[in-house]
Amino acid sequence: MEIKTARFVTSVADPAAICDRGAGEVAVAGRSNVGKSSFINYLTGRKGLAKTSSTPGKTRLLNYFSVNDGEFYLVDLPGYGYAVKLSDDERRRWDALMGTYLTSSPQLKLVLVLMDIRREPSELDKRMISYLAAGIVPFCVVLTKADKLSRAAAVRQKKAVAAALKLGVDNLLITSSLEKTGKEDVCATMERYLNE
Ligand SMILES: Nc1nc2c(ncn2[C@@H]2O[C@H](COP(=O)(O)OP(=O)(O)OP(=O)(O)O)[C@@H](O)[C@H]2O)c(=O)[nH]1
Ligand SMILES: [Mg+2]
Repeated sequence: MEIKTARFVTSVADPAAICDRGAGEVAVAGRSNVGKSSFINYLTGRKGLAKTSSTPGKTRLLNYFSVNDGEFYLVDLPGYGYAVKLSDDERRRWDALMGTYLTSSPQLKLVLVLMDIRREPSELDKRMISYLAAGIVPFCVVLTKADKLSRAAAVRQKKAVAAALKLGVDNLLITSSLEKTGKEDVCATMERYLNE
């Protein structure tokens, strides 16, 4: 699969606005600051498409991007676990939005869970993986910022993260949005699940 064009379609804050948009969806999830928006920009080859920030917690909405004129959607999900403390009300809203998205999106084909390759999976990462593993939507772990490690260290770390999450190594991919590596494997995985 080749991503030729991508454009922003809509932001969703209200769970009631989650619906069938006429094509398959690949969601990009992960803790805040892991590089979700940068990853979407790398995949689509459009630098400013998804807003990136060095301030964690920038993306608090579901952002839908149409790829190849409606062939499928990439959905940038709000990050979890950011340092800024949420009020109970904000927390409830976040849970409702993410929970509804992950359980009730009729066209959701794959969830890419991004994790920083240098870090041990956090409790929230583990919770996300067990949540997805208990459901019916396929998921894959995408290790980000591989440019921060040597190739050998990256491969070692992939094995360690797979073990920590009790997943097979085939469920993890290695990427760097900075050095633009790993896109081919990600696209092949997306293609497989979008066509299923
Ligand atoms: N070295 C390196 N830095 C990266 C890479 N991808 C993202 N970053 C940096 O990580 C920070 C966060 O990137 P974002 O793409 O905004 O992260 P996000 O997951 O969308 O963050 P939220 O929207 O807050 O959840 C920025 O400072 C990026 O420049 C990468 O592949 N390598
Ligand atoms: Mg973001």
